[in-house]
Amino acid sequence: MFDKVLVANRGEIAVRVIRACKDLGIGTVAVYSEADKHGGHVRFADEAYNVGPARAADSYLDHEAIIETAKQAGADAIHPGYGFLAENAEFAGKVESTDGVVWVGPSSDAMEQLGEKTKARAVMSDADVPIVPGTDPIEEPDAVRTFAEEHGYPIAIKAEGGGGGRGMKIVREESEIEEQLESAKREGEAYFDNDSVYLERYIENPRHIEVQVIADEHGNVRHLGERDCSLQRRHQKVIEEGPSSALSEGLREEILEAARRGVDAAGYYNAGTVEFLVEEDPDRAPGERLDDDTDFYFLEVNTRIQVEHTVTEEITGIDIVKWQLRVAAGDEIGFAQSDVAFDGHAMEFRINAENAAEDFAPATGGTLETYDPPGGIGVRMDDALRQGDDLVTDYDSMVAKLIVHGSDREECLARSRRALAEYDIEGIPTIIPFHRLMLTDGPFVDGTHHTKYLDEDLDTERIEEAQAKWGTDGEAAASGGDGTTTQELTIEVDGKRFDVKLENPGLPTNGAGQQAAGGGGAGGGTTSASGGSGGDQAATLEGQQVTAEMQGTILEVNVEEGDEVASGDVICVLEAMKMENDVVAPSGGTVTHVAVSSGDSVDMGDTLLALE
Ligand code: MV4
Repeated sequence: MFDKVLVANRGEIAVRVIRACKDLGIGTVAVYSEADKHGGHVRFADEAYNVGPARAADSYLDHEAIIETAKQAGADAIHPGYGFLAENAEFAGKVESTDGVVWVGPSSDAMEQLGEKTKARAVMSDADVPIVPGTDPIEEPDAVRTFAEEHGYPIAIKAEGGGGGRGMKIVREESEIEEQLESAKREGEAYFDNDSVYLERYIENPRHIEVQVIADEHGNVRHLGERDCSLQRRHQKVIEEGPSSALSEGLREEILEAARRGVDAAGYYNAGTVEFLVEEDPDRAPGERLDDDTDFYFLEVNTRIQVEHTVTEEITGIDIVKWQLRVAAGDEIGFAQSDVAFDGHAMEFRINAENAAEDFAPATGGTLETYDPPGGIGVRMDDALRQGDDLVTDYDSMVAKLIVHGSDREECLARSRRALAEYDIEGIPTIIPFHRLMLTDGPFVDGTHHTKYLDEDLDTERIEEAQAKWGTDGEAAASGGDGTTTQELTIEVDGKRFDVKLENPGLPTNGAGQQAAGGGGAGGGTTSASGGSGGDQAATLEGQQVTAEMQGTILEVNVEEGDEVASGDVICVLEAMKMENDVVAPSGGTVTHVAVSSGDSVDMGDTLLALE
């Protein structure tokens, strides 16, 4: 096994990989950019190195910087996580040819072969994995016409180097051929440096099913079941789950076995995901499953660990990242296919720092004023956050993943509702309110949603309402912008506890939400005592006297007669409604009289002390 692994990534996935290393007793090296100097992942690693400026191309994507850092740190392997360099065959090749450093992933040859879509289709087809009827690379509009004569419309024109929704154009009638062909070529060139395109029959409203596989260099290939990623927004997955509730047992087995066969034929090793489109039955009723002879088609292979691998870990109990490291070190997979048992149901909720009510606009900054993640049975949090952190906006908007497990889909849904109700993030917007909405949404709860459900069917007004109902989580809760301030208080009425929000028009507070109750009534010529840093105003100066601004109990008195105090000094502490309030000197002076001592009960307006 390796001694030390460099994790060429950031955020939650870097933490995920570091944790797997720790579980295996392996040392860990983090890399970070200028933007991530205080990055959450840095805290978890044994050592950390700055690899360059905020711009990813100059840091996390800098081949030489990463490889040099691995050598400098004495790391004997590089794990790329997902995104950044994870599917870059050229980089994998460079690592392979670096002495003493191992690439934790498939061979660069396999990455290259499966990265080219028509090659991947050929490999799968040779292994008897069904592929969407389609072509080799084409050049001319006439090739599209010929294809249409045999297969009809709609037709997908796809970029050879494409994936994840980029470089795909749909042709619905002959008149669109020229335009869409040119557009697909342009996108392929722009995104993937490759203007080669090919055709496929376009499947309307499919389900997106993907199969997790893990393989070693000794010819062992196992599938770890499927995930259903049909809930997407503009090709971005938002909730993933497993197993799929749409597949019959026979159909499921067929898809899983096809994935295993295809990966085996490709001579692939390490973790990978085989994506399929499954033809949905538009009349399928809730609870009904697609039958055994439903058509399904290979789409592409993702040659990396994926964001949603956690779903599979929860239902199989297998630590996929640990197995990535083991097989990269040359170990043989220690379990048979028949040892892989599936337990219950899991869902992953991507916690993106986005405002769902504003077309999922990514947050442009902010500080995590509150970060209070959920817990309890069935709940797993993968994140790299801590309360007080500033949001880093230089990379993607996903800040955490909530993964929930239950013995069946029902229990998983109930626990998910509970966990998302517990989850409290303030200071930045997140899509938590959107997730809460989805857990009450008919088609999602029934499992009849498809890949275009969010883009075409879900009413955006419902998203806006959900966001409003839960408050604008993330926006500064203390200030309404119009001078109105909101205080959160806990009170007891007849011994029963209530959390209340108190709105004070126009009253300045210190922003900590702990201003003393009753403060809103201050006025009539009295001077408000000014809170020092973190000090709360609980007394008012009337003449030379400092008075209690609310009823409560004196917890401590910090001054005696004759003491000199400066403006802002904490004179005493007044407990009211279970909160401690610092009473601060409204101005500098000498204490001429102390009227209270620790333990005294005081009423609003009572004199606490006098100053001269
Ligand atoms: C398709 C398709 C329908 N027919 N190919 C989108 C992302 C890229 N990985 C492939 N994609 C699709 N390819 C054919 N022949 C529909 C999609 C597609 C999709 C696929 C998976 C998950 C979500 C999707 C959303 C829209 C379109």
